[in-house]
Amino acid sequence: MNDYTENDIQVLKGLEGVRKRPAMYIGSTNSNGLHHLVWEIVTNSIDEALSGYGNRIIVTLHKDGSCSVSDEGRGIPTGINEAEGRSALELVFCELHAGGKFNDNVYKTAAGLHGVGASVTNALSSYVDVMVYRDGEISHMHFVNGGHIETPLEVLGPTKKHGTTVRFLPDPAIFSTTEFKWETVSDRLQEYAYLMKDVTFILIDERNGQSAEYHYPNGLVEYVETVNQNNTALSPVIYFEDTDLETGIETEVAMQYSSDDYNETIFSYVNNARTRDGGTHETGFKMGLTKAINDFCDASKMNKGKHLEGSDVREGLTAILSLKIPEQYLEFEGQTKGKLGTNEATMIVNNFIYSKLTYYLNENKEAAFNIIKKCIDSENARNAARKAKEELRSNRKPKQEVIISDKLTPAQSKDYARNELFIVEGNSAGGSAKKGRDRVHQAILPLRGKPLNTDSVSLERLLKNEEMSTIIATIGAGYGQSFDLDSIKYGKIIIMSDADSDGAHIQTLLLTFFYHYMRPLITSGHVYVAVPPLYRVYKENGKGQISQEYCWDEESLEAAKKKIGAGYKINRYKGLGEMEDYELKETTMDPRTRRLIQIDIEDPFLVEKRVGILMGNDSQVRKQWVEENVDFNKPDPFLKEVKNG
Ligand code: 0RA
Repeated sequence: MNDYTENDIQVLKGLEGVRKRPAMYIGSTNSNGLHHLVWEIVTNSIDEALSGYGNRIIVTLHKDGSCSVSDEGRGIPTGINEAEGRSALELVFCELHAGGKFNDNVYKTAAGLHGVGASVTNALSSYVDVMVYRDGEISHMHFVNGGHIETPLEVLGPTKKHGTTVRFLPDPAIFSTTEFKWETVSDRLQEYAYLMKDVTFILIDERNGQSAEYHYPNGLVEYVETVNQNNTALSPVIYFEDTDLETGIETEVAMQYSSDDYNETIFSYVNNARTRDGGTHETGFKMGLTKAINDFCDASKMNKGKHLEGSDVREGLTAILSLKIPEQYLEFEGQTKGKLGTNEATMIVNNFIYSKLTYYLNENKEAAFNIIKKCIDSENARNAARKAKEELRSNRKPKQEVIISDKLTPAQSKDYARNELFIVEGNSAGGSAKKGRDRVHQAILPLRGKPLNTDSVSLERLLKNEEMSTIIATIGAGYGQSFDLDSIKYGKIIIMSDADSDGAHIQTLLLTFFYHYMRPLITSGHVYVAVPPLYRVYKENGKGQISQEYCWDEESLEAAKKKIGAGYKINRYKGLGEMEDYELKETTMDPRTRRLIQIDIEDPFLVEKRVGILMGNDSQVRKQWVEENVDFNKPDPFLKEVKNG
């Protein structure tokens, strides 16, 4: 059909590379990778908006499984690029990294590790259809099968509009799932809307008629308000912004202290991408914050000349820090590039927060008084906890091993870092786990099936709940303000529940509990969810010999059927309780063969939203939400990568 020139062959080599190793460009070929295709296009539209062109971005999920992204920017240039002899539009979609060459926007939205542009989306799509509205003309191009030009650049007619619409259908040969998730797209667009107060994001789901519009004229202030909606705030949200004239670095922060929260929640962004591992801007923020509060304390003689530590001034603080850094100063570090390395950011943010907050505290005496009092309370609590710990150590009697609960089957080893605590749903599964465990390093704590399943459980009531106090005592490191990560008795806390809605509910309640009362346990990666298999495919072959395969998803089920061959039988596991102890051991507990998901709660409003729904009073809403949003075969938004070991 098409005559390919040498040029095309070269182009396809580039895109072929993407198809051969998609994970290098989009991280993975699961649901995460799939949604990367959307982010690649959306970030282009955002860059246009941030450069001052267009303030409305519409994402549509179509019935045929495709997604389109429309903006009201300048439109992708359609003129012929002299050096290449091809249109800029074609280059943007066929050349890796081509976008940057033509686009001189100052702040480039960092699409994270894999931000390589629209050509990656093209390479991994069955089709891409592009409409450009620019210079009074509608231009059109159509690509198929991973970037082959099916319709070369053509002009369809006149227009008064300007902007770009890109529609693409993910290639099912590449992805393990090609179904866009409302929740995933919606959460990300909402997050973008909080970060870009001038831009409206609209999501339309034509598959079910659902739609949403996100626009937050008060930006980060509304973000913090949402995150803190269930807390008792010590002041209205405090907001500052400034631009450093020398570098052009823009800094924005919204922050608020709560009296009933002992956690530190600082989220930072650079050019609208999360910096998960912090970096120089967070360091500068913490330095400036600590100094501003200490200097104010000294000046107002509120703390008898004593010095507050960083952790004292951050307890109960929720802060969102967002920087815009011009490309020439942009530097990321770490394996996943989630850490800002820009040296200039340290002093810029330090000076920024120090001077703005000092001014604020002097101008808002009531808020200042409440905040300082909270910080001093934290300091006192820290000192009291340290004293208690010292006294415990100086007590010469050998520490008596407390028998915590008759429900706990302890591990024999005292090698706490290596020990594992399985929190198991239900007594019958608890029994199998007890028999199947490695008695040296694995401890079993069965939970009664139902206690958490009552309607409207408040966290306060949860604390009084027997199961919860048993968990606190078993982990052995306290909770809340006095939680001490150094005292935990297990290197891994593993939640083992059924793959059904009760199991998901129990998981969420436990995670929510850990998130609020033992957050360091989660942030330092000690909490896991065990993933039991869904099927066993087996066959008896002659002399009582059995060949078998365990399967964790439909894909491996198909593979296993082929491998075991004709006459196979299938066990579908409905719950942990149905498994024999040796099965449970082999599939779910033995470090050599099991699957674990490490918990990594990253997104503050996702957590709050979930907590709101799952801890709320409306069991109907909760049930519906679980049914619509929890996919028992896949890691859910609370959970990150699958790891063995
Ligand atoms: C290259 C150069 C310019 C804009 C864009 C690309 C652009 C790309 C996308 C992708 C989706 N929407 C987009 N909008 C614009 C700059 C154009 C100029 O200087 O006029």
